[in-house]
Parts: sequence; structure tokens; C-alpha cells
Amino acid sequence: MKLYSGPLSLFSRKVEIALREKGLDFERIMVPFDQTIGYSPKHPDVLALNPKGQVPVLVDGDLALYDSTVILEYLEDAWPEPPLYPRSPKERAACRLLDLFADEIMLVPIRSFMHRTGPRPADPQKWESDEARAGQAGPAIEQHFADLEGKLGDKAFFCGAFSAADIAVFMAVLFTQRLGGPPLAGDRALSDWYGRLLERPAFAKAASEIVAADLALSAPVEGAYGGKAPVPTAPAAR
Ligand SMILES: N[C@@H](CCC(=O)N[C@@H](CS)C(=O)NCC(=O)O)C(=O)O
Repeated sequence: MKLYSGPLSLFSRKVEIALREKGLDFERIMVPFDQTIGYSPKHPDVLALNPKGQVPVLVDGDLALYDSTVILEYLEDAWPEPPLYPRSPKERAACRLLDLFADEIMLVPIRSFMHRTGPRPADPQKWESDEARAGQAGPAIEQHFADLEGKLGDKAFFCGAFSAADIAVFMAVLFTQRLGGPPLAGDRALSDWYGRLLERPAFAKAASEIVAADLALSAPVEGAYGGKAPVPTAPAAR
């Protein structure tokens, strides 16, 4: 299989983690990314395979898929073991909803921190207004953390056993930390869960490659990861 991925693409890293958790071999093609021009010019294969022109794109023989959640569901159908989703329909649906919650609901306030990794605007007022928006996003993230803390309770993983929901929520939490968003400090269960996932090789690799990619590509963010990188830095991925 071939995966078109991006060094700082939350959604591509979701897929990388899923592939590695399932023990599947894949060739990774890192598309170029730059904090000033983003993904342009876009990789021609990505443009040809995804009408949205976005990564991740997974190619398995004659099948080309885009959208991280669709890709995860394909991986589960094609390689059911080890599972990434619960078996019972209700638990499975709840797990899918949590994946959607992380990807679509948590991403909204997370986007308000993203200017921090880009070049400083020449106009200081632009930076101040971006920071004011980030300040407003903080309480929304804290509320999401508190809700997740409640959902997790004393479980080791969100859906009982390890699942796609853990991958998606992990990426949302990691991105808030790398972008200097609210810390996990007050949310004990969530913080322990996050630490446990970081011990899994697939998660540690994604996290350390993101740290390396930020060092190579991004402006330093004040307060990122509460001042210390989550795992030793891997070489920047190509
Ligand atoms: N819903 C999609 C979102 C994919 C997405 O937003 N990809 C970003 C990188 S994280 C991208 O390629 N952005 C470039 C663009 O939108 O032009 C998924 O889950 O894969």
C-alpha cells in the first residue's frame, strides 16, 4: 500500500498510526508542506486521486481512498485483526461518533491556535487579533477535555478496548499541546490515557516525527507541550 501523508497533517498521522497498529506495511510519500504556502503546489498524485486535493490518500492496488475515517474503516474491513472498532453495533457507532467529535468538533477551536506555527504577520494587530481568537478557544478546549475526562472515567480506552476513537482523540489532544493550547493538567484520567498511548510505538513515532517536523518547518510556539517535547525527537520525515 502507498500512503500520501503530510509532515504536520493531523489526519495523515491518524492513518499512519492505524496502519502501524495493525502491523501493515506501507510506502509513505510525504507531500511537501511549508508554513507560508501550505501544501501548494499540491502533489500531482494527490490532485489526481482526491477531488478535495487533500492528504491523506491511501492507494491499495486499484483502490484509491481519501478521508482518514474512510481509510480507517477500510483497513478494519480488509484486516480485521487487531481490531480498531468494537464489535457491537452500538459500541461501534459510539466509537465512530467519538472519531467524528475529535476530527470535526475539537478541530474548530484547535484551528484558532494554528497561526502560532506560521510566520509572524508584519502587522502586529493581525497577530493580536489571532491571539484574541486563540484566547477564546481555550475554554472550549478545556470543556472538551472535561467532557472527555468524564467519558473515559476509569476505562483504559474510550471504547473499552483500544480503538480508532483513541487515535482520533489522541491527535486532537496532541495538536492542542503542540500549539500551546490548554494543558491536560487538571484532567487526570485523560492525562494518564495520553501518557499510555505515547508508550505505544505507533503513537510515539507519530508524536516524535511531528516534533521533528515542527523544528524543521514551524515557528517555535510558546508553551508548546507545557515546555517539554512529549517524546525524543525523530529525524524529520521525508
Ligand atoms: N476530513 C479529511 C481532512 C483532510 C485534511 O484536512 N487534510 C489537510 C491536511 S491535515 C490537507 O490536505 N489540506 C490541504 C487543503 O485542504 O488544501 C480527513 O479526515 O482526511
